[in-house]
Amino acid sequence: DVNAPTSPFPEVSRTSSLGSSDQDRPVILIAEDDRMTRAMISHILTNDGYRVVEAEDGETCLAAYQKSPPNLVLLDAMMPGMNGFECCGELMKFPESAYTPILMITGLEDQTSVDWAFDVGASDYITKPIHWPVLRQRVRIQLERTQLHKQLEEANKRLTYLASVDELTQLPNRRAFTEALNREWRRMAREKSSLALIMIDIDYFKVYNDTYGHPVGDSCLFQVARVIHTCVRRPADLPSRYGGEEFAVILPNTTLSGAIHVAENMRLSVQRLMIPHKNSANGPYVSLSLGVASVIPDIQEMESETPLLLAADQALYKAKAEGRNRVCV
Ligand code: GH3
Ligand code: MG
Ligand code: MG
Ligand code: MG
Ligand code: MG
Repeated sequence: DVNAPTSPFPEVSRTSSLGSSDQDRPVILIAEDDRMTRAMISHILTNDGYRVVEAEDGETCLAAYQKSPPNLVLLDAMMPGMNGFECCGELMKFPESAYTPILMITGLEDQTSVDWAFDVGASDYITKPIHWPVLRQRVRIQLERTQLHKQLEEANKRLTYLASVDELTQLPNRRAFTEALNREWRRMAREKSSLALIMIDIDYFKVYNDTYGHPVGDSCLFQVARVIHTCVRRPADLPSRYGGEEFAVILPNTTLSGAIHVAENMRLSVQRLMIPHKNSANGPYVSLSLGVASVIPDIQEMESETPLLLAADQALYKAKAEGRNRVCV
């Protein structure tokens, strides 16, 4: 009796942590040439609430895996044709294998076989004759580990996103900008290519907030951000929200005149939005001031990207001083 009460492990209840609907149930692919053993494993795991797919050899196992990747594979080592070790190596080539543990089952207990199994990617190893309570626990533990692994990766992705994206505008934030500027500066130094930077500031935005209120101010920032985003076209270009009502755009492999062209396009595009700004000194619409700078980075001459940032900032200051709603270098 596979559910003998002498089991040293607590009973795995049918409904334990598994979902009730068919879709939620983990799928286990069993590759085992011995029909009786296969039927036995299948029976026990089905009883535990898993969905089971059976394969009688390595080739069938690969085909079933490709057709619909399971949540776990139980793999017999000794099978005619492709053996379990070879099959395991092949399964590990599929991208899904990162989230699909493989449990090897074998009568071979020698060091070489054990090492071989783990070398080709098995997550765990069970010897024959199968100790059924051990098999069930090992299956459960592997599935739980994988689930946890997935959850951690998703949480990690989410955190990375939250740390690098500005919530209001959905543009990369200042942290992402600083990282990208440093990275691109070094890349352009290697390529001996021009790196351009545009600093952007909305004109009389404090007055805008005072006139229309903060929520309308937020909506204006969002619209301006979208225009800035639309005006950059190359995949390596990086628009970002630098701070409050300031934006910065990194343009790798771009000359000064190229960047001026992009900046002027942004200025005109915001003009065309015709966002009312009745109390602006150069109204009646929301406008941008932009500062542009570029450099072919040379690590011997210039230690960091800071001078480029200062140059773009000075150009922006100049645009403000010369009357705003303009692009300066
Ligand atoms: P200038 O033409 O010289 O740039 O004048 P300005 O008023 O735009 O510049 P200043 O730096 O004095 O004011 C920036 C304003 O931007 C102040 C602040 O209330 C507003 N601001 C910054 N961040 C946000 C935000 O997230 N939402 C809103 N609604 N306003 C913001
Ligand atoms: Mg066999
Ligand atoms: Mg400002
Ligand atoms: Mg300011
Ligand atoms: Mg401003």
